[in-house]
Amino acid sequence: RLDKTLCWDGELTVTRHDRETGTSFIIRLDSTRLGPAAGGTRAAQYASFGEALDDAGRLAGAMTLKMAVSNLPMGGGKSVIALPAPRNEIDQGTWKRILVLHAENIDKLGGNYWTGPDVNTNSSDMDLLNDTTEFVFGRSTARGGAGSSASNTSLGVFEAMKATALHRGLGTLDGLTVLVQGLGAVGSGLAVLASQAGARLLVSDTDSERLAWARQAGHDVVEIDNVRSTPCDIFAPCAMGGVIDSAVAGELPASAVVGAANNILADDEAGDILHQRGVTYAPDFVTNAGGAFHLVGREVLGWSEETVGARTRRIGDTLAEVYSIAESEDIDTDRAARILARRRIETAGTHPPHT
Ligand code: NAI
Ligand code: PHE
Ligand code: K
Repeated sequence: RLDKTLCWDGELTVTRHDRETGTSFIIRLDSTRLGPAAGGTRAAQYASFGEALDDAGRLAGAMTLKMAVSNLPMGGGKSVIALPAPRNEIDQGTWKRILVLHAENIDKLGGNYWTGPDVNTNSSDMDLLNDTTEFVFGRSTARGGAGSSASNTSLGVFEAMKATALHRGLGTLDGLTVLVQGLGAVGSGLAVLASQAGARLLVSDTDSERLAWARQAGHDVVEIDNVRSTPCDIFAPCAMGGVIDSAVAGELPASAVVGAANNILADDEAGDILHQRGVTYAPDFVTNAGGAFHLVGREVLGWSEETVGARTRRIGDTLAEVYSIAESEDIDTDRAARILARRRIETAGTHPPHT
């Protein structure tokens, strides 16, 4: 596995291990062709170092595609902090040490990589990283950052859902059944928007407090193990990646898949199978770009909140373009979106190396 994941065609892999806390650090720069590599810091437990490297590589690749397809002047990268224990079992002192070491690594990359929040990291963590390095998006607004990107991500996924429902012949969201897997920062915001638009919500989460919130809001709860076999119009994965492999793709009882999670498809074949079955898959790196619009828009491009919102609402237009390529070429939508992203990467000039 390690051999395989090290034969990767990205630009750079940085690793470090901290014996004191048992933590491994990975930063992978997939591409700086369109600008400095950007992508969040994910903190999680992994079964092996190879698995963590692999995840960082696939997540970094998704960032390259996301920035390119969204016309943002950034490349793609990602950090993975492979934790020695679940995040909620790590004490504050240890967590601080972990973030300082990670910030040192980022700083050594001299601006070729900009981080931001991802799973298990938030704005306060970005503030802490920023004590050591300047190359951080998504600090708290009190510290001059753009704050959380989650609500804008929810908005983008909602726009993607409306556009996909229309494309798939389902009409408006009013009366449709939407299954949201993961009611975290993004999924809960999406549930609110979809419900306001008249959708019936089915929800799932591993956290009982989130489920209590959902029940109070009048949503129906689906057991974790039944999520991928429960019939719905639109399945919205908003927890982790890899939820749809070929086997799931062959049976998923939904008309469309539109969610926030990065790398929803576990393999290339899954996209093909969904396509053959007429299940419309909204490519994740197009759908979940609201976070990138928020962070890069506010902090690099000087956009107002209004501009960020307006640009995010156009995710539906980008998807319409993707669906049109998929139809005219008779290919699955993930491939079509990659074609659109690569067109931009190939026509752009090379970003000058950082000096
Ligand atoms: P979060 O950590 O706030 O929420 C994740 C939720 O999923 C939690 O409530 C957790 O309990 C739940 N969960 C975990 N495992 C589950 C399982 N097996 N079944 C059901 N629920 C489960 O994370 P956030 O920020 O909402 O992000 C969600 C996804 O969207 C992640 O994959 C992230 O990479 C992606 N994303 C987030 C962006 C952002 O701006 N926050 C931007 C683009 C993508
Ligand atoms: N982690 C989020 C994503 O996957 C938000 C993010 C975007 C973080 C851009 C850093 C840079 O899109
Ligand atoms: K987070």
